[in-house]
Amino acid sequence: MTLREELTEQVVRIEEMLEKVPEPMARKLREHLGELRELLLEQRPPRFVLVGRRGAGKSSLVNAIFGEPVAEVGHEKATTARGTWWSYEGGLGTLEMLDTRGLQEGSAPEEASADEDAQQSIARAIEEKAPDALLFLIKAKEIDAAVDGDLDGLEVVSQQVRERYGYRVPLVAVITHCDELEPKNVNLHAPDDEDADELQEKLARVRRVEQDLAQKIRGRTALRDQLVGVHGVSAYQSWRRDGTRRADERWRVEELLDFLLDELPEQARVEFVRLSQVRGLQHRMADRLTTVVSGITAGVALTPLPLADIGPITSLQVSLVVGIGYVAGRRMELRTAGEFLGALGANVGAAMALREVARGLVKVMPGFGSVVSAAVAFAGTRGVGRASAAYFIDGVSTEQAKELFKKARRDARAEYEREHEE
Ligand SMILES: Nc1nc2c(ncn2[C@@H]2O[C@H](COP(=O)(O)OP(=O)(O)OP(=O)(O)O)[C@@H](O)[C@H]2O)c(=O)[nH]1
Ligand SMILES: [Mg+2]
Repeated sequence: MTLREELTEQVVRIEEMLEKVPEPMARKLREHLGELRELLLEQRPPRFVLVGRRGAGKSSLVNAIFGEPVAEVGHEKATTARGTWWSYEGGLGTLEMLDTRGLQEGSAPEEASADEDAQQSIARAIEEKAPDALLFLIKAKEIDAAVDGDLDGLEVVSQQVRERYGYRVPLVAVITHCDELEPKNVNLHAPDDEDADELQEKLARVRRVEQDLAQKIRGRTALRDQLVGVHGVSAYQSWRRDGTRRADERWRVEELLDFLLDELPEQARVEFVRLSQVRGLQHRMADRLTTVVSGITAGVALTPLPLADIGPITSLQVSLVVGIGYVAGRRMELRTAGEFLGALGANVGAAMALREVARGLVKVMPGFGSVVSAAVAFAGTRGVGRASAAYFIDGVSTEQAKELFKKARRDARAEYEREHEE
């Protein structure tokens, strides 16, 4: 059985079990299960629509997200990859992009038919798949009167999404080439080497163009509500022929990705974090998975049913290990994840024994036992999540992971009991 099948089966079993569980407990558990389903079982690549003039840096942004040269930078033929969803494949994941290049370029009469083609093909692509966000790219030095033409293009696309899918797609404006603002000699990507005053001057210019652009976009009633952020970046990287990187002048790209993650639907988040390989994002995602899964295991432990046993709890913990490993860029066998759990000392036997102890207590102290066993399940899962994140994302040793597991479990247990004491 694949992980997905295994986890699906587990989720289905717990969902069935929930039919016999009283609300509000069932409701809470159902919510967590829904999140887990979306995050791990229904995952898919993120989909962005790119709007931006020729040379704005659309391909460079794609490469900046991956940290690898997956898109061709510079002079592509004007016809490539426009008006169709394009899958960019990195070593660790896929991003789907719709390049609308040409859409916003004013239609000279003799080009009217070609221009219509651009619009039609974009409309067709949007008909085919709903985008998660609209990225508007513009060079820092080109935020001028011509922006109106770009905004017309943005309006067209966002209206198409609204008509087809009935929602307002989030719009994120990305100001590229910020490194080219004055003072030119100041390197934004290496701020420690720069004169503090000159650096401040440059950063103030970035803020000003961000404000300018935000104001221009908010001036359009059709776009005002959709604008979720304006981010100045530098996306510049260059590669040698052999594929090794020659220069990395990316600036504030990680902040942009952190921001974009919040705008994505659950289904697209795990893939986005995996392919970007940004450690901060990986930790955010690992924490999220840990919270969701520890909530579910606590709920399962609380359910007054024979099925509420160690089986689902352990396999949910195994899934958590695999999920965090995946976010960190690995692909793991279930057995490997099980072995990792064993190495932590988070083994089934110990948890089972604790459960027996808890069961014994219920008999003498009604109402106490369920809190104890839920706390045990919650704390154990939290411990597993923390240890997995440290091991797979930060690369700590098994010994260190084991220590972290114990500490996190202790802390989580105290936290759970504090929150659930009457
Ligand atoms: N200095 C600097 N150069 C950049 C930045 N982003 C892109 N470039 C450069 O700008 C040029 C155009 O970048 P592309 O990524 O090819 O632009 P594009 O929007 O994909 O262009 P088309 O596909 O032709 O529409 C390339 O030479 C990039 O190296 C940036 O933030 N700073
Ligand atoms: Mg390009």
